[in-house]
Amino acid sequence: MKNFTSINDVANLKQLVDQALAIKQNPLAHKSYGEDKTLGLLFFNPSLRTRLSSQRAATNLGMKVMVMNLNNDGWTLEMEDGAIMDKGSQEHIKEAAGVISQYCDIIGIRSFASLKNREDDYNETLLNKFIAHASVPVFSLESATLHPLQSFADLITIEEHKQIARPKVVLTWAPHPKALPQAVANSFAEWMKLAEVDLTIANPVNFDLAPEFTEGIEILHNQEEALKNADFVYAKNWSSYNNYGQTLANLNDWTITSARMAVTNQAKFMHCLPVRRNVVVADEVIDSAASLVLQQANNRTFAAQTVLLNLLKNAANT
Ligand code: SN0
Repeated sequence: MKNFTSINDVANLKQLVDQALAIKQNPLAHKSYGEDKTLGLLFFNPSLRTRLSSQRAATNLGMKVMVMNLNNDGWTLEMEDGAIMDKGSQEHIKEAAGVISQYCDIIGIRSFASLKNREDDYNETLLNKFIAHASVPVFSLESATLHPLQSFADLITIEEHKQIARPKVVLTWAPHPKALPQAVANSFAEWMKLAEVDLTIANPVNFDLAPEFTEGIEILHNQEEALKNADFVYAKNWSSYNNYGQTLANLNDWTITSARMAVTNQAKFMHCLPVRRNVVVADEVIDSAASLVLQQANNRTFAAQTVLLNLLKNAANT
């Protein structure tokens, strides 16, 4: 594993999940492996789980960690090659990536979608330019279109809680007051496609995800129908891909309630967090024994630790 920005960086998914489960059993098994190595975590957006679980993962491997909120504390970055920088941007991504590579052995980056320019977001302009100008491994802490560490933790959680070999997993859109990225949902679709599950996606008309991530997956526009016999219900809001970045806040009949969960096969409830209670999901569901949200968040540490270990191993061998 040279970088980690999507499932395409995973050579063998089953092996990766098994490695994470073994690390979870004994998180300090490699406690000196990252000694004398420094992890840099760069945030252009807020974070709770990603930031703390990545720090915990790194310290479990003996690494030192530097964290920077680039949006507040750094210079405004220029992305364009050949730009005449006489306006707002103060530092080119070329220098920024080159400099940070000299201070850190691995770099993690969080940069959400702008939700303004679909082409820029779906080209992953910032992440790709950063990788192009960095000289050390880079991993995603959620990019414009994907959140692979979240999906990895979600898959670990499903593997731990499934009752049958091939459970039915439903990814369902849920209401939200704000326009949110498609990253968590795109990534979940991409990972579930390669996992031992049957995935169905439920979303309102005009909220279909990008075809490049959902090809071959059943998409239903009726949530109740989709949820029938589900073993896992994964709720997430995303803004429209077609009417890019637009949202609908008032589809309250898409909130996950006990009545909705009643049509499932006593499904477990999942969400990446942070979650808007009683908008995305009713208290009665998230507070019930069916909810796996804390287990998912716990697995973020082991997903990050597995990725960091593989990046360190690859760097040591090259
Ligand atoms: C982010 C998203 O991609 O949907 C991060 C999820 C891991 N979520 C939010 O930005 C939620 C913000 C809000 O206003 O509830």
